[in-house]
Amino acid sequence: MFSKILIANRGEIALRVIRAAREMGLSTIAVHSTADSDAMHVRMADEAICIGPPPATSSYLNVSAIISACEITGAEAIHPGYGFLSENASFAQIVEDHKIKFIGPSAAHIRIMGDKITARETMKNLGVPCVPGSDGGVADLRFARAVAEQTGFPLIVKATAGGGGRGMKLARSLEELETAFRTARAEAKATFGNDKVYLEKYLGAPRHIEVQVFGDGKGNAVHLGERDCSIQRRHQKVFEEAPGPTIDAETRARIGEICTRAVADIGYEGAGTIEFLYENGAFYFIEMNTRLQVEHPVTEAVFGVDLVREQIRVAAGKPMSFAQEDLQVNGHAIEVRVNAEKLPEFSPSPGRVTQYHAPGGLGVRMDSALYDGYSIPPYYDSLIAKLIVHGRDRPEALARLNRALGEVIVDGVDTTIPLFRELMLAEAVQTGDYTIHWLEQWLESHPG
Ligand code: MV4
Repeated sequence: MFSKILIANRGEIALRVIRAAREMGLSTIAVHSTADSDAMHVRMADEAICIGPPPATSSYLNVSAIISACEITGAEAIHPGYGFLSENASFAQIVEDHKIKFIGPSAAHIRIMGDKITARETMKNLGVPCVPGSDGGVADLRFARAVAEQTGFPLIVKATAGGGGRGMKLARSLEELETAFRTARAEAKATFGNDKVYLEKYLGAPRHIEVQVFGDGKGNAVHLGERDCSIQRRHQKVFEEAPGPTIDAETRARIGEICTRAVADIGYEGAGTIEFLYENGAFYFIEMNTRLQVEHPVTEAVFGVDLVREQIRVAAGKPMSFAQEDLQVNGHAIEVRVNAEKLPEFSPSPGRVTQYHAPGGLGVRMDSALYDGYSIPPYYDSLIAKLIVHGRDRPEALARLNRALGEVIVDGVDTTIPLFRELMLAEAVQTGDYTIHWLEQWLESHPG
């Protein structure tokens, strides 16, 4: 096992990793920008090193400063958290080249899944069901038309370097295909420096269901069920739950086994998420995330495992601490993402938090790096807390969410908490009957 790890991140996820490391007896190094000198992760870690000025490109994305921080402190491994460098294959490679352990999958696996055409092809070959569409890239309009003939309309043109909703264009008919194809390519070139695109049949009203997988890097893997993350706005998840309200045990086992076999076959290491669109009882692979996700705590709650501890274990060459038969869904968990944002525009609301009070009690977890008097800097993501509730069943989790939302105090900045208090009372949330489009429609009818 390592004795010292460096956390290349900030905010609640840095605390999350520090906590797991500390329970394992490891010492922790925080890195921070000059804007984060007073941040909680700096206070909570055993040591802290400043890696640059406020902009992330100069600090949390500053590869040489982070490698130097490892060498200066003697950190043996880096946990990247989520965002920032967590899915940067070149960074993972540089870390490996410096004989530092990257806590996560190999650079090769990150690279494969970062290119959506390669990811799709890889998954298809591994027996994972994909959205009907092109096999590989679509280099010209003639070929796009040929694929369309096979697949039918509506179609979606996606950038291979995209993901998370970036670089997609809808074509409802043959007439729209030319514009969609050209603009998708031009935007992909401008945004990612890569104009490769592919085509998929457009699914009209699916749910976003993602399967949590975990591998030991030696050909053993498990799944930890699914999360339903359909409630989102502009590709930002807002409310996530496990298990999926429409997924029964048999369906979970079936898609879970497909995903487990896929990651075992490639010798995947660490935590991963296989994302699907789910419509009319069928799963369609769209992307794989090769990192720990923001919403991992709902899975931790229902399976009773510490995913970060597990990441660190397998990175150190230890076996996973559970087998598939040890993993059973227990109850229901919901996470809401609390952002420092002003409604109805969802505009960033940085500033000083004059009073902070986290909710507590049975089945309530608040992951946050806030404290009384903390100033939220304007340079980074607006996520300031994740409220995770766990109950014996979905109604109990919802009741607990309602209760916990009433306890939270975050004064001095605007937050999305008032939104959640209303949102969770909506019929579709209460029944679990929603798709990826539900929230944006609901917001239109609830502009206040
Ligand atoms: C789609 C789709 C419909 N059909 N692909 C958006 C994010 C990216 N991960 C994939 N996305 C979509 N891909 C096909 N073939 C609809 C979306 C989509 C979406 C997916 C998941 C969660 C929220 C979404 C919101 C709008 C569109």
